[in-house]
Formats: sequence, C-alpha cells, structure tokens
Amino acid sequence: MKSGFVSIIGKTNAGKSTLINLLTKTKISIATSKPQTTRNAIQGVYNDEDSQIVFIDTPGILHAHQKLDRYMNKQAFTSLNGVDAIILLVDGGVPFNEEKDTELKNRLGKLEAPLFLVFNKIDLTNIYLIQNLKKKYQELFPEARIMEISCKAPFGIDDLIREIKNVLPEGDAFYPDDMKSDHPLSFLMGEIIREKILLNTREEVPHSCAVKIESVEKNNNAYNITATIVCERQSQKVILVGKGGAMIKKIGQQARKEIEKLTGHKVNLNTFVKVEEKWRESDNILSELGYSDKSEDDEF
Ligand SMILES: Nc1nc2c(ncn2[C@@H]2O[C@H](COP(=O)(O)OP(=O)(O)OP(=O)(O)O)[C@@H](O)[C@H]2O)c(=O)[nH]1
Ligand SMILES: [Mg+2]
Repeated sequence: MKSGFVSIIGKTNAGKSTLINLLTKTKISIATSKPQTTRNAIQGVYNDEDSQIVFIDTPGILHAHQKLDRYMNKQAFTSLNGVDAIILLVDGGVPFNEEKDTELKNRLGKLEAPLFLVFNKIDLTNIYLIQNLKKKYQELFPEARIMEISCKAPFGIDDLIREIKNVLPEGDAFYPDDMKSDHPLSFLMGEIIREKILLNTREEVPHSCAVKIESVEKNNNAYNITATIVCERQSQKVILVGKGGAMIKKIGQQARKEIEKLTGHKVNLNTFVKVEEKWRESDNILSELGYSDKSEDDEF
C-alpha cells in the first residue's frame, strides 16, 4: 500500500482547514471566514483500500508580531520537515500580489518534497483572475504540479488524492484505521468553542481569545465539560459575556450542540471568561494554552 505525510500550507483563509476536513470526511480542524483561524498543526488521517495519507493542516503563514504568531508560523514551517508531499493551497479568488506572493515564495525557500500548487475556490473565481494567478505562481514555483479545486462545489478532490498517491512511497499505515487525528477529543472541543467565538464576535476580539479545557468528565453517557475563555482585556470580557450573559450563553449553546453531534452524547458545558493581559506574549500562559513547543527557536 501507499502511505505518507502531506503538509497543507499557504496564506490565511486559503481554505486549508476546509480542505483537510473534506479530504478526511471528518471535522479535524475548525474553519471560518475570519483570518488566522487555525493556530496549531493538526494531522488528519485519510484511509482507503490501498493507502493511508496523513494530511497536516497548518496555520496560515503570517507576519509575526507576537509570540503566538511566531508559534503559529513555526507550526507551519516545521510541518514541512520530512513530509512526502506538500500542498501549497492558494485562494483562487484573490488576485496575484507581487510583493506578498514573492515574499511567501522566499520564506518557503527550497522545498524538499514534491509540491502541489493547488488553486482553491474555483467556484467563485473567474477565468482571467485564475489564469493570471496560475501563470504568476508557475513562475514562482516552476517545479510544481498545478491543480484546481473547489472545497465548496466540491470539485477536484478525488483527482488531488489520486495525484498525491502517485508520489507517495510504498509503506505500511502509520496509524490505526479508526484514528482520525493526532489531537485528542478535548482539543477539538476547545476548538469548537473557539470557532463559535470567531463566528459571533468581531475585529480583535476573536484573535485575542483562547480556550482552555479545564476538565472533561464522562458519566451516565454525558460529557461534563468545563472551559475557560481567556481574553486580553476587561472590555473584551464584557463583549464575550454580553448583556445579561447573552453572548456567552449563545457561544455555549452553539458549541454544546456541535459537540453533542460530534460525540453522539449529551453535553453539559460550563464556560467561564477570564482576563489575562498580554497572554499572547507570555511564554507561561501560551504553554498552558497548548501554544508552545519545547525547542527554543525564534526565527519565525
Ligand atoms: N467559495 C468557497 N469558499 C471556500 C472554499 N474553501 C474554503 N472556503 C471558505 O474560505 C474560508 C476560509 O476557510 P478556512 O478553511 O478556514 O481557511 P484556512 O486556510 O484554514 O485559514 P487559516 O486557518 O486562517 O489559515 C471559509 O469561510 C471557507 O468556508 C471554496 O472552495 N469555495
Ligand atoms: Mg485553518
């Protein structure tokens, strides 16, 4: 059988998380229209009769201002190490930007694995925009195989899997058949709460929030979950709690329903909001929230 690891990288909002969910037919990673939704590298496992492909969703590569940004970039760049193929996902609806796209190419440097240049959102782009984008990107990455997909249509997904399988080595499966992600269920629970924050709040608020799952207990077929939403300022806490607690209730209800659907069990969700000033710059709090890796390296 064929088996291997494939990293999905690109700019924010290209549709990387939407793609990994589609490829694995599972919600591995949250996806929203807001930039910088994904913060961690997340593996999602695709299985069929003759292959296992471990896709890695990554945070959109960004200009790092804070320690959290550096962590996110590092997650993206580190995902490239030792993979068997790389999908560089490009939003087919965003015109080519000489400065930004060339910078992306320079930051990626020399890629060691076969590169698939995949243009997404073909459903909403137009022929002139996509042709120009493809031409320019082909000049930047002359060695890449080019593909067009739409995660919404959906279109081109089976072709993408087939092309990737062609470049994967023969080998055994890395994970058992029933393993869908390298992250535990509690991680996805926290991400679902964060997704509801992203969907219900605006501007800087969602980016200033993190979710910490304090405990998950299962008894009598129900999950009892306690979560803390961490934000940076009292004014953000006021927004997150809402008038008479309306906002936190809405976020909690939406998250609870989705976690119930996901797990097939009843869920009791207790959510608290806490202010931690400048948590995105604090090594200790970042580590508590799961945004740290051990190695010291600040180049991202
Ligand atoms: N029309 C259209 N929208 C899409 C398509 N694929 C993804 N989207 C939308 O694009 C937005 C961004 O999708 P994400 O999957 O969160 O993008 P991402 O690349 O993971 O973004 P970050 O995590 O911020 O780096 C969401 O609103 C998706 O629904 C597509 O093929 N067509
Ligand atoms: Mg994402």
